[in-house]
Amino acid sequence: MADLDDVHETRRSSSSASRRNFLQGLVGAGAAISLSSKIANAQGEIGFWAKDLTDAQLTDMMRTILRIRWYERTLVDKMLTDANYRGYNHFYVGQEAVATGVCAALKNTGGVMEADLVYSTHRPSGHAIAKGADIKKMAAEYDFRATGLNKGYGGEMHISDKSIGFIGADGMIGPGPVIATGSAFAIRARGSKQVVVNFGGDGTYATPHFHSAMNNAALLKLPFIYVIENNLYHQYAHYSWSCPMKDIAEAAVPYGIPGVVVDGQDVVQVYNAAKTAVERARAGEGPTLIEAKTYRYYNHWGAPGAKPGELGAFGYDPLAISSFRPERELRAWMARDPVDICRNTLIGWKVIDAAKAAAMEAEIKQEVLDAVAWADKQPFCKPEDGLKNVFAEGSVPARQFG
Ligand SMILES: Cc1ncc(C[n+]2csc(CCOP(=O)(O)OP(=O)(O)O)c2C)c(N)n1
Repeated sequence: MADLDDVHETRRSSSSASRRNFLQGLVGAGAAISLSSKIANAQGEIGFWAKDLTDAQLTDMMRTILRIRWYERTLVDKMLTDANYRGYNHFYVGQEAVATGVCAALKNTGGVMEADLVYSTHRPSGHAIAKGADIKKMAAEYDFRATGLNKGYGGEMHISDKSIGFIGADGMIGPGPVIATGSAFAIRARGSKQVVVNFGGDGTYATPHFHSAMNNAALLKLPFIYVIENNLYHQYAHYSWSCPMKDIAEAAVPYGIPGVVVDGQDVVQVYNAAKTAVERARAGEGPTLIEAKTYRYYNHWGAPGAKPGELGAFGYDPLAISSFRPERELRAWMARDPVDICRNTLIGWKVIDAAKAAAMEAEIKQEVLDAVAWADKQPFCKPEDGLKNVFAEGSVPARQFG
């Protein structure tokens, strides 16, 4: 993929002259930063924690990746074929190893006072499933059903499940890391050993919230991990339009915290980096920025360009101003599929064999089909439900400050 690696420079140099001049200044700054960069390679400096996992834990990772993959593929097909489906999703397919590797390094039980906390994005399925959310209730929520994970109030972009520390999706690009950092501050003040993870896309780099969160987390040594899922595009724009560096992890350098680049297609690499960051955060040593290089197989939202039963969206997206990414780029990333990489690793480590892997996939596919069939039978919310859970019941004592 050497030719695709150069895309950052190519796209930058093909832009207008004034933009080129502006960016050339920034490129200079980026180069200076990289000279002093302490970015670690996940294969090298940070060890191989995954080798210490039991076969059951490794198999669980594989199951999670498959569950995310088939949950999403099933909903892609539903969106394409079922006119009654009301969800309109941002698909995470292609990025499954990131959520899975990170959440495998976290404590995912005990509610908000004990579990590690995850703050997610507008693309939340993978994070929710990896944290342990019930896919039946998720599917019902995505279709705004009354028995959904959030009683049909949230839909995809506002799902949450406090019982597993999944604080929730967030449709706004930017504020997430600030809220998550505040949460990490509260945890430190309370003295618990929890860790807070914020997932964000490459699109969050250029927001002030990203830098404010990094700065405060570093200054206060908060138990905070920022996972940037760099899937190369924010909506329809390549990240070279908003970030002067090729590795967003370099943004960690001025804040004096570790910045780690990982292959986001390889769950083992992601897990190793996350585990190191979690150990550091729990020990009170402060935050880490992890950049996972990854790719999404579908368009920004919905399923334009996709065909039922086929993996990936290759067609033209009418919502984009132009066909925003080359098909060969998508195909090159699909050749390094996170499901295949995980399966091959586990077979290579003799944790499973090919027959067991195939059986596992068939079982999970059925589990997802059953979950979505269950969701389809759930009742819709009634108009009068709209005012439930909005106002406090009974009387609330007045409070005065100061
Ligand atoms: C404050 C704000 N501005 C704009 C948007 C519209 N918007 C939704 S997703 C998105 C791009 C997000 O890109 P990235 O963070 O890289 O995540 P990805 O979609 O690639 O997973 C934008 C601009 C928004 N949701 N919130």
